[in-house]
Amino acid sequence: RDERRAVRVSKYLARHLRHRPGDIGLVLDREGWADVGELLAAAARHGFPIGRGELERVVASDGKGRYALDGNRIRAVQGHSVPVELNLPVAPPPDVLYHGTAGRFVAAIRREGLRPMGRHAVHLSPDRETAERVGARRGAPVVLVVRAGRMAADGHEFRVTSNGVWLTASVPPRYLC
Ligand code: HQG
Repeated sequence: RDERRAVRVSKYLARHLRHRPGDIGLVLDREGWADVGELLAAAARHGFPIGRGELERVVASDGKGRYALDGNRIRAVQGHSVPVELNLPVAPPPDVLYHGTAGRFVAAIRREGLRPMGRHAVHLSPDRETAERVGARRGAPVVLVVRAGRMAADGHEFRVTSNGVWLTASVPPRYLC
C-alpha cells in the first residue's frame, strides 16, 4: 500500500517536474528546479497533498533516482519535455550503450536512427537489462546496441545523469548494431 502511494507520488512529480508544471501553476527555473514549498502548496491546491517528509522519502527511495533534492529545491534529473538546461558535463561514454524499444519501432529506427521524440535527448542505458526494462514499457522489448565510443570519437556529445542514464542528441543509423 505504501509502495503504491510512493509510485503515485513519483508519477505526480514526474508529470509536473518534467512535463506540465503549468498545470498546477508551478514555475521551474532554467535548470528545472522548483521550490519545494511552492511545489507542496501547488500540489495541495490541486487536490494532491504531499507531506514534506513523504516527499523526502519518495525522492530517497525512488527506484531510479529520478529526482534530486537540494536544500529547498527539487528537480527531475532527466526525462524532461519542457525546456531545461541541466548543465550536465560532457562525459566519455563506454564503448557500447543500449537502447530498449518495442519491436514495432525498430524498422523506423534503423532507417532514421534514434531521435529524441518528445524528450530533449535520446536516452541510453549502460546495460542490457536496464534497456530491456525500458523497452518493455511499450511492448515486447528489443534492445539495440549503440556504438557510443565510435560516436564520441566522431564528435557526438554524451552526458550522463546522476541516475546513470546516458543522453545524446540523436543516434544516426550507422552507429546501431
Ligand atoms: C522510440 C523512462 C520511431 C524510442 C525510461 C522510444 C527511460 C523512435 C520512443 C526514459 C525513433 C520514445 C526514456 C524513430 C526513437 N522512429 N521510434 N526514429 N527514435 N524512437 O519514453 O527511451 O521511468 O521518450 O525507442 O526508463 O523509451 O520516465 O523514451 O520507444 O530512461 O524515469 O520512441 O524514460 O524513465 O519514448 O524512455 P520515450 P525512452 P522514467
